[in-house]
Amino acid sequence: MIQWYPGHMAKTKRNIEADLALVDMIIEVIDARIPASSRNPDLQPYIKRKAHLLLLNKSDLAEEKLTRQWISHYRKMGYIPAAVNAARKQGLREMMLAIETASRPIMAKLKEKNRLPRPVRAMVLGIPNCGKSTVINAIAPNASAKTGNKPGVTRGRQWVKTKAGIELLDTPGMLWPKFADYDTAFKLAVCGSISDSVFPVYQVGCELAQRLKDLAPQQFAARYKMAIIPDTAEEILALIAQNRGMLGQGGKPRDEDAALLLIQEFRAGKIGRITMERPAAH
Ligand SMILES: Nc1nc2c(ncn2[C@@H]2O[C@H](COP(=O)(O)OP(=O)(O)OP(=O)(O)O)[C@@H](O)[C@H]2O)c(=O)[nH]1
Ligand SMILES: [Mg+2]
Repeated sequence: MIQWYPGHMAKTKRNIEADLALVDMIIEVIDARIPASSRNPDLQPYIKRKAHLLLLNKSDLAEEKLTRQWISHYRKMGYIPAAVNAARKQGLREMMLAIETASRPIMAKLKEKNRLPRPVRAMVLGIPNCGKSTVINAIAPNASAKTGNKPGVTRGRQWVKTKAGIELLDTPGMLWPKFADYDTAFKLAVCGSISDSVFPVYQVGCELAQRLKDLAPQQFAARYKMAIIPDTAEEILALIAQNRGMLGQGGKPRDEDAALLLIQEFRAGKIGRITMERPAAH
């Protein structure tokens, strides 16, 4: 069991729980490369009772076929899923349609109770660095939420309005105190949701090298010009270092540098579109 919980996360969790009472709808942003591991198990009990959108963001970095399978998997489970690439503003129309569809029954209920019409309120939540603020900036023309390629960019909560009049609440990324297993922790680290200072880069690089061998052997071999992918992670990183001219004193391959390069290139999608999880296993 990997235990890790920075102090500000506990506060984030308390704030989110309090704010849930204010919203009609949950927009949970997840990472399309890890559609199972990027969901926060701590939140599930709170959000079952609300309309619940699941945005598979960063879909440009994930395998299209698997994203489609995940969408149908989550639809069967009663969620309203949509694939988006918020950075490029792709998939937004489908997403807005989904939001409007989900807001209709909420409005109808208000009317039934003779309440005055008011804007639908949605909370945008998800793990750190999954793209919540980018999603908000993409759909709310006047929003200027701060974004950045590291976890923990958004610190406080912030309301913004979309063109359709829906009010969105941006929230800081939230993780849970104990990761169920090493596998989940690794995936969150490699996708950039856990700070690089928590997990040693070399360890993440080794694990990634090993996994890419199974996940995307052809793309992996091609990217780093490996005729044959070596057996061990250490050998793979040494070969990458060699092929990229990352050599230290006496021509020794700089494995640590290769580990960092591998992680950065994976995060940027340079190895290919790679999804690490299949719905059949979850
Ligand atoms: N490739 C790709 N990158 C994206 C996408 N959406 C967001 N990003 C990038 O992901 C990084 C994190 O985006 P943010 O919007 O700051 O993420 P966040 O969930 O608000 O993060 P915190 O506030 O730290 O929890 C930024 O570098 C974005 O440019 C996407 O669809 N595709
Ligand atoms: Mg943010």
